Amino acid sequence: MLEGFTPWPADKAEYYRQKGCWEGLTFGQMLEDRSKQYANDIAVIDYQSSITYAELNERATKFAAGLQKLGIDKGDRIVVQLPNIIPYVEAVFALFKIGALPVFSLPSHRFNEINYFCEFSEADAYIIPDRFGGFDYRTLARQVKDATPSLEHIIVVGEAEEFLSFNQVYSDEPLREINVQGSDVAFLQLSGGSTGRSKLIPRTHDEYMYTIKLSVECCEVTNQTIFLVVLPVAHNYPMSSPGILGAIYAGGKIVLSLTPSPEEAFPLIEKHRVTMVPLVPPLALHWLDVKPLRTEDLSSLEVILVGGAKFSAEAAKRIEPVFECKLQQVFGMAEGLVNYTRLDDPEEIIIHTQGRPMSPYDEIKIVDNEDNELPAGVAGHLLTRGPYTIQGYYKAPEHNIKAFTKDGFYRTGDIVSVNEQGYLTVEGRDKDQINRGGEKIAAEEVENHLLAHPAIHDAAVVAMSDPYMGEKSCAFVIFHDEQIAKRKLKKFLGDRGLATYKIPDEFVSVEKFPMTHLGKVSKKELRKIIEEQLQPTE
Ligand code: AMP
Ligand code: DBH
Repeated sequence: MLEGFTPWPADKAEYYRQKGCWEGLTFGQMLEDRSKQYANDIAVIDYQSSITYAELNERATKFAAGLQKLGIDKGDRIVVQLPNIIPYVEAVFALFKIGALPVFSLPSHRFNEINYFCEFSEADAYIIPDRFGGFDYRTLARQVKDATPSLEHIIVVGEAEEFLSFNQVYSDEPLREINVQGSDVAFLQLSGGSTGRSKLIPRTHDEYMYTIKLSVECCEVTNQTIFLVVLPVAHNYPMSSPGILGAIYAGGKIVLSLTPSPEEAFPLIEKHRVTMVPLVPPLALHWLDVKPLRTEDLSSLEVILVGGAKFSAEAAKRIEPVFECKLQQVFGMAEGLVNYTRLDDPEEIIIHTQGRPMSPYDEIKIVDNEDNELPAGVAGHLLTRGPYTIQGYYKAPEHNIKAFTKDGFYRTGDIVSVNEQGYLTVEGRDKDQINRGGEKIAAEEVENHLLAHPAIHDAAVVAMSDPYMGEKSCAFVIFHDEQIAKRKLKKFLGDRGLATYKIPDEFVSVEKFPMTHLGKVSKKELRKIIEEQLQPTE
């Protein structure tokens, strides 16, 4: 078993198996099956080419055989940082086939994040594009390689320079049979986190396959579905809710867009007759605004999913009339629990709630600060346990004590109310995090970087409201004496290799922080201060 993985209690595991939630199927086997059933159907289309199910399976098998030749084996970790391109799908299924674990990172991650993922997961390999979005990932790989010498292989899609080219990895040698089981960990996914460093989330084939199966049902995905991905494909949401894995599970077609801009995405919708697309709220708002100005025919769209951050009811109301398709809200987390509004729910539910859990075996508790359960309708902390919610983060025993109750409920950090029909409405958050339009930022991580600046005495990062992003981040800073300009602070953080989305949007210099009566920095007060400053002055 993977070291650092918290196993399921035996009785729970037995129960979920007996109830048919866990079926022992792996993602490698799933692709194998679908490649027979839908052999000549297109599985994935990207900006360059397209690939059928049979070809995808064949290429994934060859890539897997090549990885084995490099010495990559069951249980090894491989950091995957690729944009929305076909090689991403090949690489991930190749890893599933040999039981090696992709560690999913995002194209926006930089040295600070990637080096940590490689080091912490003791990765053997790192897969990158040559360039993407104006950034050269080979330069980043060199820095990471210097810092983490145990990283043996760097595999590059495109011009590999001194590294190994993706195309060179494919091997015609037969795949060595590996006994990958449903109960094995399939990959490590990232958590937005609320502490100094992102936590890694181990998910098994069994429980993740179950989320895919349920998502396919809730979103009514079929082999007629044409699923567009405009969000970073490695994120848990476009991967699994219902995501590319759901599309493949059902035998549908995936269209990968390199960016979420309407200039790229709308023509793809028209050309490929896309039926379903997952968005985060700021993108949904942007698409709503832009749609009337554009001429593409988007009439193939059946469902737009919106999740990752709270979607306002006002914006939610506009989806159906503007796009002439259904809205499906999704409230999920890489740790497990996923809630959807159902396609045939009344409008009231679809617009005002974030849906209800997928599985009848999901357990939900709404509690007060002392973990006492609250009556229906009263907002409180959301705790959850179930057949696809993890039992612990990877190699984080101390954090796990705080993040889970003794009886295995995950503390989501979300403040939620549940209505009589079991639908959840997200009312707020009780975690030290900024949700910047679906991208999660752990305040503490950014604060630690700011504290490394010699001119800074103390720093506190909080959310500030933004009409478009929902939230942006604001750093309150106490300087020793000399004040440093915002531009220089941003550059300082960028130079430290922090992903751009984590760099605060605003900086406010203060002489001291407001304190709670317990002597802690009052982030509530800080949020109030920035909100007041944001108010337009008459
Ligand atoms: P993570 O744990 O990093 O995967 O992020 C999951 C978190 O994203 C949840 O715990 C929520 O805080 C937030 N989230 C996801 N979907 C929604 C939604 N539809 N509305 C509000 N918050 C959401
Ligand atoms: O924000 C998320 O992490 C998320 C949102 C919607 C998610 O993981 C998911 C659906 O599966």
